[in-house]
Amino acid sequence: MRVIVTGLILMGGCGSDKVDDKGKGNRQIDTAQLTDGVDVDGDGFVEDDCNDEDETVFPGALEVLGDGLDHDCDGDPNRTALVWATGMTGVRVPTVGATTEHYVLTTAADTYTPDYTDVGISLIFDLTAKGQQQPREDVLWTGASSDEPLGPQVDMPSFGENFFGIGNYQRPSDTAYYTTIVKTNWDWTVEAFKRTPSSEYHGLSGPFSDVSARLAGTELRVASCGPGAIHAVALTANDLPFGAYANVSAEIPGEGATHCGLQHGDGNNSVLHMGDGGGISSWDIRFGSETISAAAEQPFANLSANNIRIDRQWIVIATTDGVTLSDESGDSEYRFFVGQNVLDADVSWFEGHAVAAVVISGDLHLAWGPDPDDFSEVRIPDIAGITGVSIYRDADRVFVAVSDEDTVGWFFLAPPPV
Ligand SMILES: [Ca+2]
Ligand SMILES: [Ca+2]
Ligand SMILES: [Ca+2]
Ligand SMILES: [Ca+2]
Repeated sequence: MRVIVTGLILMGGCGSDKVDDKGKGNRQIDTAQLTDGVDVDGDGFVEDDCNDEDETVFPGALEVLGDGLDHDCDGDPNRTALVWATGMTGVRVPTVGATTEHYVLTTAADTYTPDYTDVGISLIFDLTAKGQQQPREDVLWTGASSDEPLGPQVDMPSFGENFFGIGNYQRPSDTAYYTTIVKTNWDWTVEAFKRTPSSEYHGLSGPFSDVSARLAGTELRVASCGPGAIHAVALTANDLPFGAYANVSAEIPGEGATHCGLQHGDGNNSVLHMGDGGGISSWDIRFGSETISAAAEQPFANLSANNIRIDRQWIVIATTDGVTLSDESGDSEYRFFVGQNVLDADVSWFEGHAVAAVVISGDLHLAWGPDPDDFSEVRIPDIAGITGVSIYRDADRVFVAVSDEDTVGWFFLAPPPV
């Protein structure tokens, strides 16, 4: 087992050669408002300020969607600078979230320049920084190598100032498949590392194609899925890496699964929704008794999944016929972008307001509002070729990460207007 901890590769200036600078020639500087070098609105910008009577408008300001006002002076009211990470190839669809003091973007890549292959990567941003920002550092979590490649998707639950990097690894030589859990501590070094070889327990066959992780109280629950197989692990989070855990596996003959999402349940129970374009099946996982069985209710059996995500209490399913958003209790269900083939979608709720990011034909759409049946929406200009998206919203801003076929990019927005 190899644990690589760098955590200190500063990323300053990263992505500068791929910064989306379209439209920078279109700044509309209202020279009538410029008074011989005086910063009228006091926002710190004079000559580059495209509205010197509005302190919320300046280069690098957080853009507000849908208000017709170009807050960051890039020439478009709904566009802001998308920064691409450099040095990555073959990234996984990103996931974003936050700890108490930082935003975190987690992905994994086939290579990460110059030294790493099949590596999980978490980029760390300051929660309190103003405007757009670069990551302050990265945290690498691995254990993989070119002989043990990382699976196609990763996940990242967080609590306090810790987060977990969750991935699957495959060892083709002896058909061993691993679910790997990395816990970072407060200073962004990898504190614990656990690799659970499914073959030692139930001899599952076939690689895992997705992983989904949830924190349930003090327990971290993780489920990996793939064609014909579910592997689930529950660990007491504070006791990682070698605290008590339950390890549950099941072979599912005839079931295909490209994607899975783990739902909270009562007590020791969780529900795993797994599927692909052929439909979604739901499974009860009982960690207490270490059993997996088909769930009594199959709420998404008729949906074709392009991706399945869980945001807090919501299940977000990107389908060939729009996005389905379901409360985990089953009481509420919404559909939006109906009729569109949605490649990926993510939703983040904050104080009764949702903001959704949706990928359709490589374009990025954002939608928001208190009611998913009546979302406001815009297509973000000049972003194309997107394969995946993740979104996180808090009181101060919206954090969006995207992937294309090579790398990941990100931008920050102001909270959408209420
Ligand atoms: Ca100004
Ligand atoms: Ca201004
Ligand atoms: Ca705007
Ligand atoms: Ca703009």
